[in-house]
Amino acid sequence: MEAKKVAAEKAADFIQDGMIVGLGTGSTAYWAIQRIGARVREGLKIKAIATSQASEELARELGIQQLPFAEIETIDLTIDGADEADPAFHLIKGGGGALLREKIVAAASKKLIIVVDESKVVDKLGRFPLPVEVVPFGHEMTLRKLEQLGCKPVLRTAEGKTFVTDNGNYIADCHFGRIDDPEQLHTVINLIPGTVDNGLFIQMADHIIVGYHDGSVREL
Ligand code: ABF
Repeated sequence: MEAKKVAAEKAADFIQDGMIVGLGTGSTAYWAIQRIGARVREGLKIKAIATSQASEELARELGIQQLPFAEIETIDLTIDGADEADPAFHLIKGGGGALLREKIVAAASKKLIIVVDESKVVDKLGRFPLPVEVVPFGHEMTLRKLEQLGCKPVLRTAEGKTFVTDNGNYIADCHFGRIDDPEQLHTVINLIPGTVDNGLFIQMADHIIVGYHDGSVREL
């Protein structure tokens, strides 16, 4: 926890008065939202938009004012976690099931800061199964088409039932093993009818802050 917390708090301290802030999802982003809540209680004036119902609820509990997308021109800074990050700043995200809203918010952000512990930094993406959000209709066929890309797609379940995202879709966790060309794979997956988006974030991160178990922190 310490490694995630130190990275998340470092990122949260970049936030300035007047910003519109994107709030990520997951256990690392959790610490960023906690820090932001504390700074808001100390007088920081910001507005926020969350990348999941879980983060929206946490921010509400902490007294962080939130806006709907309809009232937002652009987001100044988004802080979010990741499941894997490589030296080219490509990411795998979606382990928490929030990849679609995370990518929409990230794409609307002037700056995206990713916060991870050292275990997330890899030479090559793919050891972590790539989450792909798929619509329920015909998902059986969609998963067969994903398999033809050279992975083993597994429909995500939670508490014995098919996991449903905040957007009413399913997640296929695609076990590729290693991904040699993440940019190409990102495009090919999204061309399959029935896929909504996937957890490859290609050159979207502006900063990747890595926390270590000794409490130190550095940028990738
Ligand atoms: C979220 O952060 C997800 O995209 C990703 O799965 C998660 C990383 O998990 P954690 O921060 O809990 O290790 O943005």
